[in-house]
Amino acid sequence: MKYNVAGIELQLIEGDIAAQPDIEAVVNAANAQLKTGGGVAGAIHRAAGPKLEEACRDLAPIQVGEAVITSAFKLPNKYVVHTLGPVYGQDKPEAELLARCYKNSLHLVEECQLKSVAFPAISTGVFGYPIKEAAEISLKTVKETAEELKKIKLIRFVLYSRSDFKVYSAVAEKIFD
Ligand code: AR6
Repeated sequence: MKYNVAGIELQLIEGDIAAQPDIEAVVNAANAQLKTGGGVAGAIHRAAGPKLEEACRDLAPIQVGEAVITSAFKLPNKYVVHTLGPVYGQDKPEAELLARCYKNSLHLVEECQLKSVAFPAISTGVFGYPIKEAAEISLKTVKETAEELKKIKLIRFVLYSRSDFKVYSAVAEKIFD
């Protein structure tokens, strides 16, 4: 699915965040220590190789909502943006913290003068955020932030399952149509 949001192409696809070769920066749903883990962090660190964890060492720990950037090493991208999502039911206010992940990541990508970025559904795996609520927050945040972005031309959401893709698509229709 594709939308035009203030001159930025917004795409929703079903796929693997570690296999997006046409994107300059991919976003990692990181842990505070920026170490490898399960889900997105596991896939990104596996594909990037051990140098990614080395590069992360000096940047850790990060706070909930914060975003930092490293090289992407063996991934087919230039950069990885690492952001720490809120644990649902624990880190409060969770909606604001989740929005901050997207906003800070987008601003960081913009500062680095990059044209394209791909996001996973941050916090919706191990951290337990319900997918529909997370979709609403992430897509609304893109809508609110898009006006401030001059360099970014493509924002892609990479959803890992058909059902998550369908939830995102339904929410996007409401927000952008
Ligand atoms: N590509 C795209 N999406 C994926 C992929 C992938 N390869 N793998 C999983 N997802 P999660 P969190 C989806 O758990 O909730 C880690 O272990 C997944 O289905 O990766 O922010 C870290 O080390 C879900 O919808 O991130 C942290 O400790 C979404 O991506 C913690 O988990 C996010 O799932 C972070 O938890």
